[in-house]
Amino acid sequence: MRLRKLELKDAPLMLEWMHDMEVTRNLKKNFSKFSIEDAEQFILHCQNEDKEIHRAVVSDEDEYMGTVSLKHIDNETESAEFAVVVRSEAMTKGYAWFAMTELLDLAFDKRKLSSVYWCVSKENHRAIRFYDKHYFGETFHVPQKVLHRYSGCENLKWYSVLAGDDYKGNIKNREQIAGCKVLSIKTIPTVNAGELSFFEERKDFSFSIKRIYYISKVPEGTRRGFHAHKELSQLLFCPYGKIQLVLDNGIEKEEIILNDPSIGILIDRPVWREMLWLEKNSVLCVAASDYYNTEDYIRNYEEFISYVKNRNES
Ligand code: T46
Repeated sequence: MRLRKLELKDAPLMLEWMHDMEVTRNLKKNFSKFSIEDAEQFILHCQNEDKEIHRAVVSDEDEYMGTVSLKHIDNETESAEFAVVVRSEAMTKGYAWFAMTELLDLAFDKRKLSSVYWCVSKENHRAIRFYDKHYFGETFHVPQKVLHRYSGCENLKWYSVLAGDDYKGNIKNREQIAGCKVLSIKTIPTVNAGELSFFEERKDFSFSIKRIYYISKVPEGTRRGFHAHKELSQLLFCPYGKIQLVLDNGIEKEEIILNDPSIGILIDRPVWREMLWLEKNSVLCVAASDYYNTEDYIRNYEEFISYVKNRNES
């Protein structure tokens, strides 16, 4: 997936979400009357990026998945408002989050803004779940100038990101994810010749490696996993690409992005896992403590919850 400027060819798929109640239900603007000409006009207008920046988030095949925007860019207060909308087709596949982080990079690195704000209706449970999941907390310090644009609108939840905030949930700053250790894999750079990473059993972690497997050629937006292991210990790492890992130990559920060959996640307890491929050709490698054994898998979430409950009680 990637961001690019909007093009006229995106208009039909843009119109698709505009007429999709599932997508527009809680949006401030009413898009239902938009025509293909309106969508094309919008695309033509947003070529001037002085006050607004709009980008298409597209698949690797260049299919339009949604729009992400910085609106009301105010160079005086160095602030802007953020918005993202994706087609139903693109939901739960990581497009919105990818688009958001790329655009925030652009806001802070290229446009040198200091703050970005946005709000959602408190009725918009899907959006609130999305922002909660990515650790965006409600903000109560919104400039009057920004609030003013929403006078008359009630029941809003405001968010903000300030320059320097860790909006990507930078894995390097985290020691553990849902109780699983974030392992720093020793990595040796060679001038102009890349880097070499390595780990050694019983030195970097306590188990012996009986099996190594890797998962490749996964289309972007695909989810795998949906299981836990009873006894198996594993070190997961992504030497190439970008994969979101969601870990749930039955009490807390956390997610991280694996996109750094020098980071591994040590899963040495029953933890429910899901992996989402955010970039085509990403590779997930796993060093495991035991041979493949179907008996060790728990593939039913309710069963997993009662398994960890019984385990914690005994
Ligand atoms: C895990 C996550 C991170 C084998 O025959 N041998 C093996 O060593 C493995 C790992 C799998 N398989 C077979 C079993 C299935 O027929 O390969 C097929 C795909 O396995 P699965 O659907 O379990 O793949 P994922 O990506 O959901 O999960 C895998 C591992 O199975 C699991 O242990 O923690 O990666």
